[in-house]
Amino acid sequence: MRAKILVARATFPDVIERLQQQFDVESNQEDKIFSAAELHEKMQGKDAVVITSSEKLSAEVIAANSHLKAICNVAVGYNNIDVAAASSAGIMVTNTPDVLNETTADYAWTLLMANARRVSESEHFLRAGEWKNWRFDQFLGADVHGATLGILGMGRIGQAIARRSMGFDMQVIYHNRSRLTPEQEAHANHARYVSKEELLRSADHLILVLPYSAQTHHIIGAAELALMKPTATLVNIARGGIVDDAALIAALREKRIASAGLDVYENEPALNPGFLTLSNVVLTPHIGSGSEKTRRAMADCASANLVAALSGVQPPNLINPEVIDAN
Ligand code: 8YV
Repeated sequence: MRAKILVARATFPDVIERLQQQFDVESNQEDKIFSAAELHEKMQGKDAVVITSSEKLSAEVIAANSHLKAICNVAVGYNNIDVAAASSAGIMVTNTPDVLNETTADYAWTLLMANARRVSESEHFLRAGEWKNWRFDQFLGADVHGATLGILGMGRIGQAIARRSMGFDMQVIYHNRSRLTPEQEAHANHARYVSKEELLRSADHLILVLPYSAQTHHIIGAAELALMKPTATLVNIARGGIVDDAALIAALREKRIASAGLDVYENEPALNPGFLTLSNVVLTPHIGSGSEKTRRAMADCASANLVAALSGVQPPNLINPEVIDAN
């Protein structure tokens, strides 16, 4: 009998067509995020579900769907899934690491540069027809070259970001749960491990690349922002919730830091309206991994995990191998 799967967010049609050759596929064709109740209803009778970080699978929903064999996330981050609950229910959980490292690192730099050189702010000014004269002091920004780049969270994406700084003659400092090996540090533009406090105090440009968890919730709040230089810029391409958005808005409004480039938010897609009143921010809708090539690679990676899980083979990106060990 063919396995039944739910693809909870629309993806490339040819990816769906390929899945349909092997499985009975129900796929979300609407431009909407399923609520927990809708997901629960649609997962009835399904063997596996493919989701993105927008779909939340709580312990409660997972416990009520213990018939699932696999939950395949099309994202590297998986804080949207209660993995412990999935493991207790014997459900495999997979993600899509590595394929997005370079594209996401590119995007961190996109936001850093746009932020430092006030690209959004000056474009709005131009589009509003306010550009009457070239002025010497118009939209003066911060230099990127020669500056100190701080990275909080030095996993694979953090290291890819650091490598790119070589061309800008930057000094790289980082803080991470664990220190990199000397070889990794050398490869990451000779990144220097520092305390979180020193990172905050010394970075001219600070990029956040941490996963979201109870431990990283609001890891950047009012106290941390207060340590940063008033000229510093902040970039978050990781997860909303690692930054206290209200505290960040206050710091930006009072110019306690210079600017922020944000791709993720605490309650996305809802935005704290305070952000929209600020000119010293660059705001984008969670598109860090959004190149054509990488989103395809992510869809293919999730498909490969799904096919393996439903064929009784260990998926290449299994997050909870204890599920297999238990059998
Ligand atoms: C995803 C991401 O595209 O991989 C992640 O963790 O944040 C993005 O690359 C997005 O979360 C949709 O799942």
